[in-house]
Amino acid sequence: MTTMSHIELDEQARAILKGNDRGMYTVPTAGLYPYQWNWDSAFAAWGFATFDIDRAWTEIQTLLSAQWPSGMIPHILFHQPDPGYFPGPEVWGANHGPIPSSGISQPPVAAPFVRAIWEASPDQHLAKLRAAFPKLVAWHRWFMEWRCHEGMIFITHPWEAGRDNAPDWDLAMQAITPEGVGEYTRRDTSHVDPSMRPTKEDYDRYIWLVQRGRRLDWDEATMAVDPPFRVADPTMTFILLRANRDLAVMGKALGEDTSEIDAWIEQLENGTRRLKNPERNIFDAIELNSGTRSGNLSNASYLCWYAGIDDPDMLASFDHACAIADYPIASHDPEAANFDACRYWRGPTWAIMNSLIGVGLEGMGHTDRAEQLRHRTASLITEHGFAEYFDPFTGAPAGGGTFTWTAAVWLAWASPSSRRDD
Ligand code: 9WN
Repeated sequence: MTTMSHIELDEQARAILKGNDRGMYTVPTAGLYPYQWNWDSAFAAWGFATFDIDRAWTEIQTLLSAQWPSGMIPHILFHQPDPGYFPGPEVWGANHGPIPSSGISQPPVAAPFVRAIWEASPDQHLAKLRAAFPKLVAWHRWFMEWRCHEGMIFITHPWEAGRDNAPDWDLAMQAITPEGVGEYTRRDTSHVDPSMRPTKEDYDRYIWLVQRGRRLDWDEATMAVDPPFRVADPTMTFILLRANRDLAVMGKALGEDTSEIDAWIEQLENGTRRLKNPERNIFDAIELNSGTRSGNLSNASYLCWYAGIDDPDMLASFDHACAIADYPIASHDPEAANFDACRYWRGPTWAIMNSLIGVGLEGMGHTDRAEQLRHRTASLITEHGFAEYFDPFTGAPAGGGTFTWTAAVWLAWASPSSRRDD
């Protein structure tokens, strides 16, 4: 087998972004995910920014244009009906925004990428930043109002964290009896091997939660009464903390008063301390209805550095994760009994998570570790392509192929061309 050069891979990655481009937004991959997803789009913008800065801004602008009056920016935007995906707009029945959408959000990585894109040519794009800023503030305010418990950001649906079937939610999922969910036809398993996807038990609960939201017309105050699913999540808490730090920097550059954002930062810093599991010395999820910790080490546990939180225990854990798998960071601890190397968020390695972990490590001065993760991710993509996710031991590609965010992460972070000094 001949290995492709990084120049050829750059070309392939750009072709993937262009192939998944639908004009004003990008789909994660054709077939499996035919709509615009929130955090996928922010990664896409990061990738586009390496060769077409205007297209990068368009991606962000389309995402922000879907904002609900509440400030929420939905996790899926259903621009064009497509029967290839379930559950579609008719199942969600969430009609509060200008674009048909889902009724929940996703990790707010948009602000950090907006900052990165803006900083590439700050004077040229100040007007675009000025237009994006209040929308990002309103979205973050929505998180602080409706998804914050003692400084920790919680999710109300596994899809909100973007780590759909992570073991972190198992306890909350088991507490749900998906009564009356009815018959439905999944589409994902017609595109991808079912052993790489969530189970039917998971899907019954995903759909049951969507049906509840729809019944309550996606009204946050009503949905917050006796919530069936409420899990404090390291992904959301660390990413929102990072996003607020970047938002404050952008606000200051625009001459805005950032005191509200500064107060959010302090609240979330306190929340991250609560997410630290004192017995296992890791950051883990907490099921808030019972106050039970998951005890799970996930790839989200390593997002602490991205949030500007240094943690020696997590550094030691990172070194161990790199010692036991050729292609870290696994989405679930490979030494846990329920680790599943190819099943989605229960074991596989995700290039996007690696990029956030790597950017975090680098930002905190842990340069050698950042480089190690970048090199290992680059090898993974070089040897196994632009898949949705990968087996952390063999590197075998899994899920969808020609994936937008894997291509974007390659261009903006993993490829040697992304560094002048390589
Ligand atoms: C549900 C698009 C999305 C990602 C998520 C990933 C997966 C959707 C699904 O695909 O979730 O939102 O149908 O499986 O888990 O992180 O944004 O790539």
